[in-house]
Amino acid sequence: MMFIIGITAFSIVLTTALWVKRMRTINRVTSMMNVLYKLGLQRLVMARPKRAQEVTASNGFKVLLPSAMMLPTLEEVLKFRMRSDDIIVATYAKAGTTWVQEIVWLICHDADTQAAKAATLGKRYGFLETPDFADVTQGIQTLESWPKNKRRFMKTHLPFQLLPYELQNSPKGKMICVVRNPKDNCVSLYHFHRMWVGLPEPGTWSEFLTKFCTGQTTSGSWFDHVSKYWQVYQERKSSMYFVSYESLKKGLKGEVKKLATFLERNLTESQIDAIVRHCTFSSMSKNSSTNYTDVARTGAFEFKASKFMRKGEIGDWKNHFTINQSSAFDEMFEQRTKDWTLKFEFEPA
Ligand code: PPS
Repeated sequence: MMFIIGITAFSIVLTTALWVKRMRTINRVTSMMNVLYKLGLQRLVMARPKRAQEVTASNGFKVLLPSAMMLPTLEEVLKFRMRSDDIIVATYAKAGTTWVQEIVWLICHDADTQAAKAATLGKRYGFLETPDFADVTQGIQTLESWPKNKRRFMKTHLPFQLLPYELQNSPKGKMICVVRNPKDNCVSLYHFHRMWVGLPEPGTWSEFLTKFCTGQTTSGSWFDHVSKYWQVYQERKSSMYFVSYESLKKGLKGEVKKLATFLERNLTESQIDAIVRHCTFSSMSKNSSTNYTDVARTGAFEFKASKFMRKGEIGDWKNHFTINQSSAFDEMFEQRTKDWTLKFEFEPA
């Protein structure tokens, strides 16, 4: 009897081990995370990494990641197959991604704000560079198996050089890039590092600012990220669109209209107004489909440290930068962007 039980147990363990070994690495990560999540033990693997790690993708592009475990996913992204009607919102993290995701989704769904409220952004969009996670993030696996008859919506913070080869080589679908003045972008990213336990500790504000200026945050160099997308945009104006956080803030309705034109959607004036009402900071920060409060229960976000929808303002950098930090930053910004045709606004009015 004991012998039969032993053989059976051994066979089960062996079969499971072989099955796991044959899985794609990202599916292994997803399965492991889902098991831990169901057991309430996900924090075991979400322990804050001490520092970001530099890894080199197979195309030679170097990137800083919270964990080298994320490299296999990046390799999958490079091979990812695009579809001709894909919509991709591409940003340096904390530039206004969520805001534009919501606007774009509503423009493409006839301003159906009820439908938007019924499902979180994480369920309406795929996050290209992450594996599927629990029931909150649809990652690359969901994007791959997205129904062929339904348009895919995705977001990414990847530098252009790590986007799917297909998209790097030629336009596919429509891409919307969102940019934000780097001082506010840095402040928002600093607070995000405080709240997302998967990212390395930001350190003090002053330490974080140094990392941001030298491209040592996990989002990489803001300057390189933005300038590369802007350079590609010069050659792809019919399939790419650039919008700034500051222009959305200063004239939301006009920007929604321009986005609708780019997306080739004919909306009525009252549909545009409905989108504008739905997408104000005060409305989106109360809306559980857009404020990421659903992620809190996974343990990934610590809302005690900071909210996802934090302030939503232009100029909060003034509450963080000292006078010396600000003038040193301005000097560096001036120098590094002197050839740029893309301009930024740092003042609320
Ligand atoms: S992420 O994690 O990279 O996707 O974050 P992202 O959405 O790019 O950036 C979050 C910041 O955008 C602000 N936000 C808004 N501001 C104004 N109006 C609306 N509707 C809006 N929605 C999001 C959000 O508050 C974060 O900025 P800070 O400065 O931290 O408040």
